Amino acid sequence: MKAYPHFPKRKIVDLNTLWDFKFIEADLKDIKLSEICYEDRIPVPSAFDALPAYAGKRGLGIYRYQTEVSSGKKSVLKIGGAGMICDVYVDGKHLAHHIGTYTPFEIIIPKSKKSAREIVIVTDNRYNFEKCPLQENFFDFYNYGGIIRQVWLEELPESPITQAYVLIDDYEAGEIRIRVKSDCDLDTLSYSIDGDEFLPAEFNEDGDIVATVPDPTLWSHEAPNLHILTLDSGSDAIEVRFGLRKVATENGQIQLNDEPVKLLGYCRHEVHPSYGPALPDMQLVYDLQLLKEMGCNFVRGSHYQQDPRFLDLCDEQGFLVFSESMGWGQQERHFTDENFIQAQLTQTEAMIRSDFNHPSIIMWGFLNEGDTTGEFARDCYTRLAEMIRFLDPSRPVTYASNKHADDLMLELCDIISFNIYPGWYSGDRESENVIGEVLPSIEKHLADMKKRGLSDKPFIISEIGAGAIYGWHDPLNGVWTEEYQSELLQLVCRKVVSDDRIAGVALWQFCDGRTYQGAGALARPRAFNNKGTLDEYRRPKAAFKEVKKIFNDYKESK
Ligand code: ADA
Repeated sequence: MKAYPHFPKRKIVDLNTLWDFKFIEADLKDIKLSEICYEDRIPVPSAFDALPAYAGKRGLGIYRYQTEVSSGKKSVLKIGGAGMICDVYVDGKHLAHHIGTYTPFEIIIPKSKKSAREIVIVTDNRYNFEKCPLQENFFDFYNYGGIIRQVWLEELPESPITQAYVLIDDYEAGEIRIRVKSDCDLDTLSYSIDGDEFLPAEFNEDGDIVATVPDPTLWSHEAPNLHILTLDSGSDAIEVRFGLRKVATENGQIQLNDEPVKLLGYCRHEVHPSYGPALPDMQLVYDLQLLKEMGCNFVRGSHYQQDPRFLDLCDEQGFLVFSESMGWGQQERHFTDENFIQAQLTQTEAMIRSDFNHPSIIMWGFLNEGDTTGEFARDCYTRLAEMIRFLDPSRPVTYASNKHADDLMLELCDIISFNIYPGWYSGDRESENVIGEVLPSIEKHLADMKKRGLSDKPFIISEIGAGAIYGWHDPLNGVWTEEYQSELLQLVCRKVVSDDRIAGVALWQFCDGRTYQGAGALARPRAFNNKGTLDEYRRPKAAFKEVKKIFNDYKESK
């Protein structure tokens, strides 16, 4: 499955196959790439450290592939995600350095007289805050390494079209603007929508093409109609997919196409014990089928940009997505570090630029559970929120806060997103009725937001949950049993569907996932975060059928 955008006129060299591979613990500066003896072959995409031979190892995962491209043509190498730190060499020449496992990047490969090209991609999965401030070992999810998403080469014409963004002016009338990123002569551009005849591009004063969708059917979670735009310059063409829809926030509600929508769904890590984050197409479909079965319309891509294939499927199947760039529990020392802030800005910008056209994405987020209790966070949060609004004024901005009423930055958000764990991380160590905290806690957060004058902003619970060990039952129905988790999630779901002040919920979490391997796992049996409604192999726990019932009953009542 190849995600959008497509480039129908280009010769594409698919590199998703077996590559030569070598794992070493040395530093990149201490090795000679030309002398590496590749003893293994592993697939791309792969998280090398999810494979049995390299499980849990940290060091350099070096991938090599010899390919053929037409001589005398430049090409672009597209890498969907590789990390945590990644260096790309072509014919022995260093062409790119990238940080952050989950953001896509592209490298122009200059033309050459020869057609055989050797690509070496060095991934480093060791934590190094100086080099890669985006990923740290205190995150409550396992940071894998390798080339985790798809890779391919496209041969380029002399003046390629790089990207086309569809901006929606009137979603009902189908009036759009097309913002083109291209080296080509703009006068050569023509466009076609949904296979209709090609029309010459007409530009407005901002340099955008003004167009009307011939048969404008709307996109929504209930009817996910999509349109395809093809832009052609003669020597190159790009095909992007988009949906006509409008997202707004008003009077505490999230509105889709001017109708209020209640978001019901899950936070989802892109992970599986056998593949790490390098999920095959089938797993993406598998996950979405389970979410559909549970009556969900909402996915929070926690805590990083999701695979573009997954987002394409969300577009097709009508899921609403909270897309967030990578962050987890950062503190003052991060928010006062310009290197960290720059890395956040860069990865967040990359997320928006690559995922802009997905109608499924209805809000942008960043910095999950950062420490927002001090003024030290303001600069970083403001710069991120302002940059997102500058790049995309059409979607609400949010971040998941666990600081709640003590959070000083909430006014920067269009949607208030709270991660709360009543009935789990209880302040009262002696109570035997922690589940009794759930409803009062939700009420308190709503009251706090009202007092603060923020109740006109939609309020969503961006995380809530309880751990349950798959298969663990006990007559006391205590914590870690499937029954306790099920009871807690039922309370939450019933509250969310029946209370208009709550615009939605992303339950924590869709499935169990690997986490800390050290002492951090003392509160994480099996070294997994066990708050999944499904376990890591997607086997349903007791909560599955209960959540399914509540969400589906709600859906049918509408
Ligand atoms: C946080 C965090 C999640 C997870 C969760 C938990 O809210 O955002 O990634 O760690 O807590 O299970 O405690």
